[in-house]
Amino acid sequence: MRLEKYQIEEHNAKLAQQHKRKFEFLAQDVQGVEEIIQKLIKFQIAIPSWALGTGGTRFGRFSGGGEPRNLEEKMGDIGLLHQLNQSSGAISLHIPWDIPENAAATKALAAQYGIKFDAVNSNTFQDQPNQQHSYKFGSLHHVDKAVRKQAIEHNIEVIRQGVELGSDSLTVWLADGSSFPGQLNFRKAFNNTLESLQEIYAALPDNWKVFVEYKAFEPNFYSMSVGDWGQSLLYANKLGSKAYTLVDLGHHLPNANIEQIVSLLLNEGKLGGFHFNDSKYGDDDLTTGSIKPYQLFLIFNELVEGMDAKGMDHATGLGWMIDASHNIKDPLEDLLQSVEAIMMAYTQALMVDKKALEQARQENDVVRCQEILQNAFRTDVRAIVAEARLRSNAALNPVQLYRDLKVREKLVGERGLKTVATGL
Ligand SMILES: [Mn+2]
Repeated sequence: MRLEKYQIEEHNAKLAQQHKRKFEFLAQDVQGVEEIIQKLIKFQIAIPSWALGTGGTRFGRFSGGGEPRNLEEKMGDIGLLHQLNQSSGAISLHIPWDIPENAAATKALAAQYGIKFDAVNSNTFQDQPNQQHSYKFGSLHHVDKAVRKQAIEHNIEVIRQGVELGSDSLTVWLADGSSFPGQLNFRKAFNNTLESLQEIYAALPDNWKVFVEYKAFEPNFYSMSVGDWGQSLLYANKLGSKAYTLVDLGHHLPNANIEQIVSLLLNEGKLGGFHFNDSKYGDDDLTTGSIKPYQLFLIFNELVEGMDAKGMDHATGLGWMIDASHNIKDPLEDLLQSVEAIMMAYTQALMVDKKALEQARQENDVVRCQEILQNAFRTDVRAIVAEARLRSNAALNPVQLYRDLKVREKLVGERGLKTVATGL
C-alpha cells in the first residue's frame, strides 16, 4: 500500500506548531545544526527482507497478521517505511528466501519505491529442499570437500543474482562451528573456511565487496569458525582489498567494548558494514536503542570520528543495515523505532565537540572528557531528526501516522490474517 502525499502533509500540519517550537529552542544551542540536518537527510539504513514478518524463537512463533507474502510485498512494506521516514531507502535480500523471478521487474519496482539494493546475503546455515549435501556439520569449513563446493557455488550464485539487481556487496555469515570439544580440528576448519572464501572472493566483480560477519556463539555453542572480529579480520586481510569485517551488534559476548572494535577496524580500513539491533544478554534481536542507547551513541561517536579521519562519506562509506527479528511487536513499527534510534545516536555523535574532547584528552582531564560526551548524549535531539524528516517530505512522527492511518489493519485486509513472510 502507498500513502498519499496529502496524508503526510495533513499529519505534519497538525504537528507543525509544536515541532517548530521544539526545534527552534533546540537549534539555538546546537552548533552547525544545518550541516547536521543535511547529513541526516543523506543517511539511509537498509532494511533486510527477513525483517518484515514476525520472527520467532525455537519455542514458537506468533504471527501478527498482514505479513508480506512475497518479495513484491516486502518491497511494498519497505517503500511504505521509506515514505514515512525517508531514511529507509534500501533493501538487503536474503537468498534463497527471496529470489527475484524477474530481476528487471524487481529493479523497476524498487525504483518506483525509491529504494536501492544493499548487500545480498547468502544462506548456508539451513538446508533447502532438494539440496544434495546437508549443512548440519557446517558449510565453508566442512570436512567434506563436496559440501564446501556446494556452499561456494551457492555464494557465487548469490553474487550473480546481486549483480542483476545492481547490488555491490555480499555478506557471508557462517553458522559453522562446533558444539562439543574435540568435534573439530580448529586449524583445519580455519584453513578450509579460508580456502572456500578465497574461491568466492575470486568470483567477485571488480567493484564488489565481501563482508565477513562474525558471531560469538549460536547455533554452535563451543566454537564458531568466524567467532569474533579477530578471526574475521584474519580472513579479510588474507583475502584482499575487497574483503571487510562486518560488525553485528548482537554478535558479541556480554560487555564487549564494541566501540573500540569499530574504531580499530576503521583505522585498519577493514570495517565494511554494520548490522543494528539491541540486546540484553546475547543475540537478542531487540529493537535498536531499546536497551543500551548510550552504547549505540558511543559506537556512533567512534564511527563518525573514524570515518572523518579517513575522509569517508558517512552515508556511503559503510553498509548500514538493521538486522533484527521481531517477535512481539508489529515489525513495521519496530523498524520505524529502530531507524529513529539510529538517527538519534548519529545526530548526537555529530554534536560531540571533537576539538574540546581532543584538548581534554591531551590534558588527561577525564572528567571533562565524560562531560563532553554526555553533553551530546543527554541532549534530546528528536526535534532535529524530525526536522530532517520534515524537509524530506516524510512524517514528523512516523509511528503516530502509521497508527492513525491504521496501516496494519489495512495490510491485514489486503493480505489476510494468517500470512507468513517467506524465510521465517
Ligand atoms: Mn547480522
